[in-house]
Amino acid sequence: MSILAFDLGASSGRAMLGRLTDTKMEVEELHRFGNDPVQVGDRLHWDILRLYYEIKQGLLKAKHQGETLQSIGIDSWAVDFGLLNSQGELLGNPYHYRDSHTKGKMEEVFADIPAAEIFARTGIQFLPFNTIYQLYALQHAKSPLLREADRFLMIPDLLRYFLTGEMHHEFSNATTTQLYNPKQQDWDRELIQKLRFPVSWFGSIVYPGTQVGQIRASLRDELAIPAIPVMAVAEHDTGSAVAAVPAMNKSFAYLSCGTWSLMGTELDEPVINEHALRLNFTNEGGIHGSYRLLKNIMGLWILQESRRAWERNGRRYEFAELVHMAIQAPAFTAFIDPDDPMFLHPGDMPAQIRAYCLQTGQQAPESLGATVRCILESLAMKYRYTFHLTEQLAQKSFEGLHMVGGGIHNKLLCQWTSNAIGKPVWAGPAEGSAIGNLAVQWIASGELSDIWEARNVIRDSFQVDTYEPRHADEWDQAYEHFLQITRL
Ligand code: LFR
Repeated sequence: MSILAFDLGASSGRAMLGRLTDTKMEVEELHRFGNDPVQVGDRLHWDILRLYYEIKQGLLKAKHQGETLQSIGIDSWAVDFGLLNSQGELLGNPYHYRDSHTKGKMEEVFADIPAAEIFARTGIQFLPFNTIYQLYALQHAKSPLLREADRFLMIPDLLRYFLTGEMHHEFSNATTTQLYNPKQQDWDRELIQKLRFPVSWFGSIVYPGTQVGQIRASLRDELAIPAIPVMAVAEHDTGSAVAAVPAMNKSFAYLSCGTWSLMGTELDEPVINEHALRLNFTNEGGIHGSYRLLKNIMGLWILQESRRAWERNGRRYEFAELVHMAIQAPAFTAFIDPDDPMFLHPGDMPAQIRAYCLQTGQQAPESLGATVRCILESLAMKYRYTFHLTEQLAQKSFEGLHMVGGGIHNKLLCQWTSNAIGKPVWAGPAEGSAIGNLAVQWIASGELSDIWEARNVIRDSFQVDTYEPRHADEWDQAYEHFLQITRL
């Protein structure tokens, strides 16, 4: 028997087949497909039906390979959603969170409901694209979608609904809406009412590891497949990635490194206090009632988007080539704060980086190598900054940092992260989200006893590389300079 994890990431979507032997997990990529947002006019959308099509292709490939699937689960990035009418039909193509329609909306909401109150209720960091501000933006624009809408489903909830015909809200993703109250362990209906969003849209919440239906009859007929159980996993990809961190004990720091960099620690309870509010940390729901105290860092998005800009100018570079150019460029010549809002939306990142450097009185990087070096060094510095804040907030000291996700293929970044934090980095597994998705399904079926057994098996099954810190003095000095430039 095997199980299937659909992991929809910013670079691509994958169907990953998992098998468990006595001591090892094996993961095979069965199907990979594009997951590019589609711009229409000024709006940026999910290509949601195409993704559903690709999920079906994944199921067909499993069938053609002769697999008997024990269960399937889906994870994707957070905050985005679809609206459905009373007939259960999807209204429009869901917006992508990098769409600019939420610009300035968070501040407008604060005029009605103070940020401190929203944080006290939800424990979620302020990101301009949180579901709460997306819904507010639709309301503010008097979107006709709202008139027709009868239900609201986060993206994996929606795809699960397409597969099963059942509507459920999965916990880890529900928390990222900034409308969930961890103290009440439910949607914050008061907050929802204050915002004049329809309370009836927000139904009961299911937890990772719950069976939430099976492949519906019409789809079974269409694909000629049996009734496969569909599981709720940690459907927020970061929740799945952190489930896959091969930690040895409860006190660990992680960096889920991909398009976003998510750095923090796992706790039993959310940390909702003044300090967390001021540092804009979040408390996202995880598996088995855990919370991820973490902070979003803009991540490799800036590099990916720079590469797209260079491609538009006529040449497509491999990441390995870009990293090689960065190594050739001189060290510590310019820094950015990767989390400056100017880097959030799609655009000409190299030009934005030059603008940031000029605004902060630095010499702007001109060559590709200097630009990539500036991005990667700045990320490593921001990791150091956030690592210390995590230690302060969690009141813990961490021995090192676990890095998971596709970003660990960038060995230079892993080494520089270790140099910056002055502690070892343990990098692996690269397929964090998919492995965490599979792990939750195996725990649900009883094949793995709990998350700690899962983490042991993950550690034994996948490559984990250790990086030791180097050039401590140079990095310490440069960090002071980074703090001055970024005014952190
Ligand atoms: C990572 C991630 C982050 C979330 C961002 C937007 O893929 O899910 O956790 O803040 O995407 O949804």
